This record gives sequence, structure tokens and C-alpha cells, in this order.
Amino acid sequence: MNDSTHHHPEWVPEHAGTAQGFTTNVMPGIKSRHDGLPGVGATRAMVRPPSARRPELTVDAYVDGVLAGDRSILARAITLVESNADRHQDQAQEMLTRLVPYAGKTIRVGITGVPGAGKSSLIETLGLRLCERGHKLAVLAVDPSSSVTGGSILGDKTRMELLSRNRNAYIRPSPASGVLGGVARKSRETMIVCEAAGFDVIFVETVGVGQSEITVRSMVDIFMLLQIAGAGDELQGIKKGIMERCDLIAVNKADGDNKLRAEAARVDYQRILRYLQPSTEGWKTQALSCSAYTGEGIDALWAAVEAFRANTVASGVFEKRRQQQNLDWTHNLVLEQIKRTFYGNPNVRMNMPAIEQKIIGGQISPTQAASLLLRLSMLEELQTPLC
Ligand SMILES: Nc1nc2c(ncn2[C@@H]2O[C@H](COP(=O)(O)OP(=O)(O)OP(=O)(O)O)[C@@H](O)[C@H]2O)c(=O)[nH]1
Ligand SMILES: [Mg+2]
Repeated sequence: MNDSTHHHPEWVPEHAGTAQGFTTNVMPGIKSRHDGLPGVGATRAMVRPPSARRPELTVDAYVDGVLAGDRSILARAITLVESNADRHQDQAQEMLTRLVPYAGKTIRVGITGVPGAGKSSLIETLGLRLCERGHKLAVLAVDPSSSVTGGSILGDKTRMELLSRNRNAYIRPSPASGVLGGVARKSRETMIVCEAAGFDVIFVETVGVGQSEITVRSMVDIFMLLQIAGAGDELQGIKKGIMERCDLIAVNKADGDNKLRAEAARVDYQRILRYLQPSTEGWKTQALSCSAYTGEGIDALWAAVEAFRANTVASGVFEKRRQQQNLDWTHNLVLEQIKRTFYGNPNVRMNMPAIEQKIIGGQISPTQAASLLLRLSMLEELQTPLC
């Protein structure tokens, strides 16, 4: 299958067949058929005979390869983290536990903004400069639409053409795994792997839709909102409360005949920010303008990121936020696990259809149904279906 006509990007798992097939289908966990999303199953063409598959790596090999900065092992380690197959979970968790001590010596920058604001273009321009200055940059995308529409996986990567070829940069599109919570968990774990592999700057790009912004805010140190002038989203931004969650507002596309408008929008934001609660203790949210095209304002933007880090490290806010994020992450994981265990419980699974019918039929109330399901989930022996 892997003939010369098909370029095989490192982020496409070995057995996915053609890159085209991968980006349009929700892929199963490495061994399973699919992760429970309706519809699409692996086609025969996408499954390679077992003999041609690369031998599975041991946890030692993953850990040593990641720490040594081996790109192909890095890609496989992230695929392992993203896998939904149960047998990969233990391996992934053991690998992560051993990599955590090497992670964390980074700055994690979240970038959000409406579709088309220029997030990927900005990461490309800023990223290339940072690589020139000797930084090692990893770019992760959290795109909630990725499981349904395939998201803008390719869109983002094509915008980062030069960066994706830079040896100091690594770009990993959003895992196509359905629920945002799942996407976020995997992105957090992917971040740990990238940090252990020696990347000192992590960019997390997310498209500006409510929940994914909150999710990304909860996994980064500094949160940047990219806006464009004249899109009438000043009010939008305030309404969504996103302006109170961000630490920096950058009005992009400040070039050509849009320059003055961008500058006027920047002044508007700066004025509005005076009335809003800043997102980070001891830091005044700033509004800047820039152009990912001309590169103007990009250095000032990064200088603001570095000032933010210096300020919050000195005040202890930087470390405190990371500790709180780890606590929140733990509780999220617990809730996710409880949910998986509950809905995986055979008594619950077996009786769910009948109980849902009773709710629809009005024979029992949602409250009654909920407590019945909870009682069922706690039974030791298998309960025959209620009806
Ligand atoms: N004039 C101008 N156009 C820009 C600039 N930055 C990006 N663009 C254009 O804006 C469009 C969207 O750019 P992207 O970088 O893909 O935007 P995005 O925010 O990543 O979009 P999504 O990932 O789809 O949410 C493209 O046509 C870019 O060429 C800029 O600084 N100036
Ligand atoms: Mg993008």
C-alpha cells in the first residue's frame, strides 16, 4: 500500500493507508475498528496485513526515543496517547508517568479567535522567528469540529508550510476523537510528551467557540485572543466573556488599507479592558496590533509573552496556576473515568434502552430513571433486562 505515490506524513499512523483516507475518516483506536462513533468503519484498503506493521515499541523505547528527540518515536508516542484502544491506555499512562519529570520547563501559549482571524498564519510568522532564536516549538491544535467534519486539520497545516518543515518545530493537528473532553485530555498529554522531547515553547491553537476556549485556557500559561478589525466582534468578545479569560488581545491583519482600522480596534479593546477583570492576578491584559503577513508587531507580541512570564514567575502566579491546572485535570480525569465505568457497566448497558423507552413513554421520570440506573450500576450480579 505504501507506494511512492503516497507521501506518508509522520502524524498519520502506519496502518492508515493513504493520507487522504485518514483525514476524512474517524480512525479506530490502533487495534479496534472505530471509537464508537456511528457510521464510518475502517475500509479493507486502510488495513495493512499484520506482517507489514512496524513492531510495537516497548515503554522503554518510547521513553528513550522521546527524550532523545527522535521525531518518528515522538509521533508514535503521541499516536499511542491518542489511541482509544484499551490495551494502549496502560502503556500510554506508564510512558507519561515516566516523561512527566522531564516536562514543564516551557511556556504554554493558547491562541484563540474566530475562524479566519489568522491564528495559524500568526503561529507560522512568530514560530519561524522563535526557531531562528533557537527555541524549539511544538504546535498543537484543539479543534472540536475535527471529529465531525475533520475540522481544519489540513487548513492549519497548510498555513504553517514553512514552520512544518523547520527542524526546530513540530506541528500536531487535533486528534479526531469525538468529545471535546477527550480532545483536551489527549492534547494535555501530547503537550507533556512534546515538553519531555525538548520543545520549550508550546502553542495550542483552538477555534473560537465557547467550550474549547475554556478547555484550552485550563491547560496553558498565557491565553491570547486574536481579533480582526471591523468584524464587529468587539461586543461579541465581551459578551462571550472571552475577553476576561485572555491575557493578551492581538488585533491581526494590521496591514495595507486595514492598518488604521486595526489600530482603532486596538485602542477600543484597550479602553474596554479597563473595565474588565484581568484573567491573571498581577497582570494587566494588553491589546496589541500585528500583521502575520508583514511581521509588524510580532516582536512586540512575543515581548509581551515574555513579560507575562517574567511577571507571573516572579509573583508565583505561574507555578500556582500550573498546580491548579493539574488539580483540575485530575478531577476531570476522575469524572471521565467514572462516566466511562458507569456507561460501560453491563447492567446499565443492558437496561438503558428499556429505561430510555420508559422515559420517552412518560412511565418514569428522569429522576426515577437516574436513580434506577445508579442502583443497577452498583449491583454485583447481572440483572436480567427490566422488560
Ligand atoms: N491581510 C492579512 N491577511 C491575513 C493575515 N493573517 C492571515 N491572513 C489571511 O486570513 C485567512 C485566514 O488565515 P488562517 O491563518 O488560516 O486563520 P485561522 O484563524 O487559523 O483560521 P481557522 O484555523 O480556520 O480558525 C487566510 O486567507 C490568510 O491568508 C494578516 O496578517 N494580514
Ligand atoms: Mg488555523
